[in-house]
Amino acid sequence: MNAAEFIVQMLEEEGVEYLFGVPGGAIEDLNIAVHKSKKIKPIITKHEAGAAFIADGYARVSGKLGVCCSTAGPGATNLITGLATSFADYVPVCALTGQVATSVFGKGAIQESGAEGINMDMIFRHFTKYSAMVFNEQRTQYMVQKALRVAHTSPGGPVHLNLPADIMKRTASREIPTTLHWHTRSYDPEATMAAARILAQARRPVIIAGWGVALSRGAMELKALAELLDIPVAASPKAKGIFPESHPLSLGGLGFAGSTIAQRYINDGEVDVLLAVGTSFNEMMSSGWDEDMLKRAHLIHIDVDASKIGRNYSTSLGVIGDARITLQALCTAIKEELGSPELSHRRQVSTARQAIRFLKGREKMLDEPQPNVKGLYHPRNLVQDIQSCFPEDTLYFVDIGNVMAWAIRYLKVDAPYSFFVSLGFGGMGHASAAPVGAQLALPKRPVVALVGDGGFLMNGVEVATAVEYDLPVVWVVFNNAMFGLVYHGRKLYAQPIPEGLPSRYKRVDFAKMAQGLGARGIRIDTPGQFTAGLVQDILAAKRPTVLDVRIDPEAVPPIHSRIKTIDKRFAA
Ligand SMILES: Cc1ncc(C[n+]2csc(CCOP(=O)(O)OP(=O)(O)O)c2C)c(N)n1
Ligand SMILES: [Mg+2]
Repeated sequence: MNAAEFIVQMLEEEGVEYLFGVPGGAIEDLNIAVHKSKKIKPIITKHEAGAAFIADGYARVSGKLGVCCSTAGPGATNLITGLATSFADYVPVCALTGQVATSVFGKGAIQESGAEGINMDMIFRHFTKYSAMVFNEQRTQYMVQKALRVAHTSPGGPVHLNLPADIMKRTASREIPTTLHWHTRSYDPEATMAAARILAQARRPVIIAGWGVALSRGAMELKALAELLDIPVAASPKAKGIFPESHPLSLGGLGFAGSTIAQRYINDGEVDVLLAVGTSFNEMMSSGWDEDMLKRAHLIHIDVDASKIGRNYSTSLGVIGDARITLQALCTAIKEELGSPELSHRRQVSTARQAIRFLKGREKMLDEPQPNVKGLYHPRNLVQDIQSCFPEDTLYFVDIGNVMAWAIRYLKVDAPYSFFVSLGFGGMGHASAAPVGAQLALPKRPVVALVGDGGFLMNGVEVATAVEYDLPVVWVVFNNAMFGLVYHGRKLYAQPIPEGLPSRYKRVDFAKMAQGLGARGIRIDTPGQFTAGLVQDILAAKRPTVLDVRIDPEAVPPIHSRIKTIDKRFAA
């Protein structure tokens, strides 16, 4: 067995099903080894950025390792944005990049990207948890096992191995007869007990749930805790749906394009304990580090990443640990606390549900459909129509732009692990490609991408990958012929940026583009054309489909908290 075949064997043992990538000379040994594999299917993408995004999409929905590969040099640099996205959102992805033979290092081989060239190993260290060159075939087992273990250890993330062509051809074998168990989850029992004592006595507690709860698959445990003490739950934008949004204890989203309910309830001064779980209090989650959030007696922060605790708000209790296991232990500990006679009053029905009902009643008025000006779809109506036409078990991927603001604000997500937005790194194009990996991970669920025209132009060529492998992803392109977020941002700043800076461009016909790529392309010029019947037809056809929807470019998106942050923090 050569080193490349040995790597493939170890990936098979890990349960890897797909290798996403673009071929090239320097990675041929790996491609040949995968070709011989009965367990791993190569998925050839149209661009390496797409490969990395697709691996991320696969890992994001399945929780399993996504694996992508590229040739040396430009193939590897094309992976960077995708891997950085996985890094910022803690998604376990392994990138395998080719390399010229070590024997010609420094001699001017095309695409050389080793220690004496554009050093990929070093470049990748900045956005991976582990990056190394397999410089000796005898190191293969050690390095692959280390990479897989590190990718999965909480908080997860991408890893990278650079594979020189000569080393990959040499015989390699298992040096240590180990079986790895890296899916360990840990928590802090003492801190959890302390949190249980505070929560059991809280008068008006609130939970803020973040992406970490989704990463640890802790939705059930979150619901159990909320219902145990009748605690309202707000979700960060990335964690949308982690707690059912139609649950009577749901406050909806907090932060960017969040609901006014969450903000009002949390900042009304009455809340005495804020339990933050798996959320990092980043800009998008905290509306630019809203200072009102500081006004409470206790902030308990559960996070697997100790560096996030106390980073932005003073925290009375930090609990380092996996979100799911900690929530589970917290429930058990609280039940014990409630057994004591002095806390029996806590069992009475809290007033939280009533308060939320009242706030929801007020917000409902703000949620009425908007007029479709000049016969063009109002993007908010489009989001709501998508929601009502696609089945409840649909997986939604949302791209960066106004489109995400509309979706975060107006989609109602009740199923956990069903809404994905790459807000950690915030790169456009993720939702154009990642859904392809999601569809491979969960073939039975409808996968719908909500993307802007700008984001679709970045990685929408991966529609052809979906065509190649018969993956019925549906892309809805919010076509406003502009970088809408940039356009509206410029108008909303306290000191508006003068008109004339280019943010508009000539309209692209995405239905035709889709047809050219081999998919079904449908153009929607007016709202009446988007119907439940059309969606039924699309789902029944089981073909990759692009809906090119002309939307009202002037509809002002709910991006005001972001604009305020830019005004406040980015000013000179
Ligand atoms: C890769 C990348 N480039 C640039 C940006 C900056 N940016 C954020 S949103 C946006 C415009 C998005 O336009 P579009 O995809 O058409 O969505 P819309 O805002 O119009 O809904 C830009 C340029 C970014 N986030 N990512
Ligand atoms: Mg646009």
